[in-house]
Amino acid sequence: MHPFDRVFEKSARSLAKRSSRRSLLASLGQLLTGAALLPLLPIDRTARAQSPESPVAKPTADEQNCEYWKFCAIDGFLCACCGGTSTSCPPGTQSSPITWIGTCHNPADGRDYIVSYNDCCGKVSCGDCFCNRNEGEKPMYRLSRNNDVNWCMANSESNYHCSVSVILGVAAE
Ligand code: ABN
Repeated sequence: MHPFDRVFEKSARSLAKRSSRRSLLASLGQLLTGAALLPLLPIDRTARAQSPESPVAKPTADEQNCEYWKFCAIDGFLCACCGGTSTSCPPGTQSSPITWIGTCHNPADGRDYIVSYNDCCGKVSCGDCFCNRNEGEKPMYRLSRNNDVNWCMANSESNYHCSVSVILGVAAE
């Protein structure tokens, strides 16, 4: 017999002498029960609780400041002061599909960005953080170039609540 086989046989026999079939089955049972209970152990699942269906993120100070660069053409209440953020409508409101579009200069990278100002609709006016920057706007006699418009008019609920500012891309030079 090969020496390796002899060592293996010896250790197998010694193990068999030390353990009964009953104890082997008992340890196997313990192992299987432990594995089955593992998913029930307390695990922190808070990360999953912050999914998109959950309350919106906490807005930053910039998002609540009319002077922030991307609000250069806004006319309305900042949604970040109304329970939303600068890019998400507050709970219970719906974004307008038609919007006012502006071009704003970002001093941080020196580039110009196309920004969409969607109104959030379905609740009465928010009343906080009213901003009236209107860069690029033309007087009322040029209706299509004037942003003093309730973009909720095409929504089933046409009450205006606040406006978000979504960056669509870099403006072509
Ligand atoms: N787009 C903001 C807004 C809403 C209602 C009236 C004027 C302006």
